Amino acid sequence: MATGASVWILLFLTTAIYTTISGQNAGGTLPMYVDPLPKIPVVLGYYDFGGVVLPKHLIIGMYQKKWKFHRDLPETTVFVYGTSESSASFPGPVIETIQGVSTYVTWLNYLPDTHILPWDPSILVAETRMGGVPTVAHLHGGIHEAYFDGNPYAWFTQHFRELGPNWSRLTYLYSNDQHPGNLWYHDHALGLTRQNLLAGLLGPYVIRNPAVEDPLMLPSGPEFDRHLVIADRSFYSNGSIYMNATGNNPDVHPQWQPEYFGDAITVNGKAWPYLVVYRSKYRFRILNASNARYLHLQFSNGMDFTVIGSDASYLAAPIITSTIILSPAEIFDVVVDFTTTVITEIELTNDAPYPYPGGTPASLPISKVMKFVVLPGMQIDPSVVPTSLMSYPPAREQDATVTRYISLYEFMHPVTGTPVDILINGKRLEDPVTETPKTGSTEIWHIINLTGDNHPFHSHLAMFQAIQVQQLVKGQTLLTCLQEFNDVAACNVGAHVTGTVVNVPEHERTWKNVVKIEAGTMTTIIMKFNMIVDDAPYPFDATAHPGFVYHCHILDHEDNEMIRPLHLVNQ
Ligand SMILES: *[C@@H]1O[C@H](CO)[C@@H](O)[C@H](O)[C@H]1NC(C)=O
Ligand SMILES: *[C@@H]1O[C@H](CO)[C@@H](O)[C@H](O)[C@H]1NC(C)=O
Ligand SMILES: *[C@@H]1O[C@H](CO)[C@@H](O)[C@H](O)[C@H]1NC(C)=O
Ligand SMILES: *[C@@H]1O[C@H](CO)[C@@H](O)[C@H](O)[C@H]1NC(C)=O
Ligand SMILES: CC(=O)N[C@H]1CO[C@H](CO)[C@@H](O)[C@@H]1O
Ligand SMILES: [Cu+2]
Repeated sequence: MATGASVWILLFLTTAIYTTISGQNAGGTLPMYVDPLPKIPVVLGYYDFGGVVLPKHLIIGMYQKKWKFHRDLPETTVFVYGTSESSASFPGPVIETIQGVSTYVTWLNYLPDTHILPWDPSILVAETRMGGVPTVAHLHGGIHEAYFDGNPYAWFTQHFRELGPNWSRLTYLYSNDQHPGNLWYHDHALGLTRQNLLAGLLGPYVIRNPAVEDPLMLPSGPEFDRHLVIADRSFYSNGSIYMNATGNNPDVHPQWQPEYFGDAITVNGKAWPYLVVYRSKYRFRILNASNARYLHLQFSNGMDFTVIGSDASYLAAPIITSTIILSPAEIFDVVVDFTTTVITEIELTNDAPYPYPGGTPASLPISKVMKFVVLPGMQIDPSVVPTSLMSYPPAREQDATVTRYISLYEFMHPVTGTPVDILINGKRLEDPVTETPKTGSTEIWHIINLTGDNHPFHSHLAMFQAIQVQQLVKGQTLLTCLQEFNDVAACNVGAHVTGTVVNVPEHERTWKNVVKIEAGTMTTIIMKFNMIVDDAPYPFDATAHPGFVYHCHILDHEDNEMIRPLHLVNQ
């Protein structure tokens, strides 16, 4: 591999595309495809004594350190996770776990007294008396007790010097009872998720079940089963991460902006990397870890993706598609087959406008993600893509006992006409809880987008499936009514949900934890408050304090305050 790869690197360096990082913020000229795609370090969340698998306790720290995002960019100060300062990485290590085997994690904060990025005291934010960076880790897609969920109010600063009002546990227990799939961990501190993730506090987490997954014969092992963590970032020419310190409505929010878009695309912590691949099938677990950027991915040679899973679940059967739209925080698990390609340098491209879908078209730098360079010679490839993968009980409207309307709308500044805050049902995190589902139940949530943007809807604990997307008519009338009365019944929502029905894409029809809510539509989702594999009740008390949250996963929206409490109650 090493010899073959170096020969090829020499060949394609000559064809590297040179591009200027455009925009007001960044400096320098960064050539694309000069750094190899890093392999993210792996940490096992279990002991394996010759096939006997036992629970493990991990200590994972958050460190400030320097990270090299590109050959030609000076080192960048980042906040990153790792089992030690020297091994801490952007993104953090892949935590590998086994279904049914608990992983305990003590998350430790070694961050300095001040943040590396600007923050905004005018939004609801974790505020410290003694300085420090408030953090709290959340396992996205995880089904576990609320104590270990990384509640926004459960933050803590370095060495637990200060604790948020909902802090309660030094060590988190992830029981990994749920089905195998792709999760990720990231920071969730109150009003600081956009800065803490931008700084680097995120990493992949996998739950495996070899007894169920090995027979599928999918591409496996560290070479052929890989994570691609995509994140857009802007940099100053000295390497520092750039985030605008002036809000779009500074008279209300001195710093907050509605969406962060970086002008460089990084994959596994390198800007526009390349990966040398064998003529073989590869499994890529693609995570969009951007704050706000949607990705519309395709290959430059028109090659297909075979989608096998979305978020933390497999699809029932593989779906072949030539493009994937990835919202922030969304995961697609795909197989890509390089065996028959004639073209040997293949770019992974992105043409999603930002904000999505009505914003600025992707310009040259951000329209490229990474490059694959295919080695010559055939490779023996024992992997297959099976015709059926895994089935879970279906999402059925008739199982639902409660129907809720969840409306998303923003409040505009009277002068600038840009958002001041973006709320769910016109309410804030600190307003009394209104979503109190019964544990074990199924509910229908109709999510109405009355904004111009697509919002990735995410709930903690619950898994859900979109079953219908319908366009709204006279949305402006509904919006005006809701802004005044905040009551879907009084605003006669039914009269507005009469537009065209849009199909949910085949490759998103599984139990997910992020669903894209398109602008001007009502998306109907089935929310399950139990274990989706067998409809069994949660194996723990899901009603315990401090409860869960659901929110938009555009981090800038979540922070101000497109987030609401979700408290389960007993049957
Ligand atoms: C990098 O440059 C920016 C803009 O000039 C400056 O604010 C920042 O302090 C610099 N960072 C370092 C580490 O020098
Ligand atoms: C930062 O945002 C403000 C408000 O939108 C804008 O006026 C300013 O130009 C931005 N600064 C830079 C350097 O882009
Ligand atoms: C990544 O996620 C962000 C927000 O979470 C979204 O705006 C962006 O479009 C996503 N990118 C892709 C490629 O899906
Ligand atoms: C969590 O914090 C909020 C905000 O301070 C507080 O109102 C609530 O009582 C806390 N919940 C628990 C269970 O401590
Ligand atoms: C793109 C789009 O359809 N946006 C709509 C979102 O909803 C608001 C309110 O209904 C409309 O004004 C937008 O046109
Ligand atoms: Cu949003």
